[in-house]
Amino acid sequence: MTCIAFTRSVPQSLAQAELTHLERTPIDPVRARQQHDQYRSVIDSLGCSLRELPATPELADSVFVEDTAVVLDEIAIITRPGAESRRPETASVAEALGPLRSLAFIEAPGIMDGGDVLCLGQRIYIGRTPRTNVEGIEQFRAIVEPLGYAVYSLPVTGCLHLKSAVTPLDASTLLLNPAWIDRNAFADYRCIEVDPQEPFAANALWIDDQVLLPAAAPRTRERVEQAGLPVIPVEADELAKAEGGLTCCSLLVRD
Ligand code: CIR
Repeated sequence: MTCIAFTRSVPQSLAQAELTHLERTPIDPVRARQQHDQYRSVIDSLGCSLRELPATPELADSVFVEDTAVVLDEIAIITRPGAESRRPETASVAEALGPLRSLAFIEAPGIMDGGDVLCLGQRIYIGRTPRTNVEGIEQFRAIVEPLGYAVYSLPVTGCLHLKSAVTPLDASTLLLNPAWIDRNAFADYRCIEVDPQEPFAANALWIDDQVLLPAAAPRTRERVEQAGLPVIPVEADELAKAEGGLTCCSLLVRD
């Protein structure tokens, strides 16, 4: 597999990040940067080539690049983030992806965050959340169905994004938190549930037969390893205070 991983540095303004389900707690910017560096090194060690998007120190959530685009083999869809404060993040992402993919855009009144879009081969599941509306989903459907993708829209409750609740661990296995998503929607997959004490662990990042999991989720790690899948724990608790998980800190372009 060749893979490019776009990331963006932790902005000085991270402490002002949008919060939906979390109380604001102080964020140590030095520690957040160290964790982001470690995250980037792990991705690098798995053979992805890292590319840095231009720093945007004034955009508090700009480190969470996943939300700005959905990259498929044939096309990249630039989103229109549900939080207005995040909309200026997309221009530089469109510029970076332009040479790699043809581009399509979600337009008003549609809104969509990439964190709500779960791509499982030719099936694409999209969460309906305060960040992603039906108009956004229908625009997305019209772009990708002619390319052979099937789009399924489903409700998400209790967390920010669909991928806060469910992510793939390999081509046929999902890690999910059944408190936030209906497990029956994924009956065709082997499903591993997070440990109930680690609700945020469902946001795992699968790269090339390895699974990155938050280091703060040792019980869930045990479940995943018992299922035969190798885990790389990654410290990400400082970034998690801004309601970001592991998938959201990179935008992967696979070839
Ligand atoms: C936000 O509320 O938009 C950011 N504070 C967190 C975004 C996390 N993104 C993701 O999980 N895909």
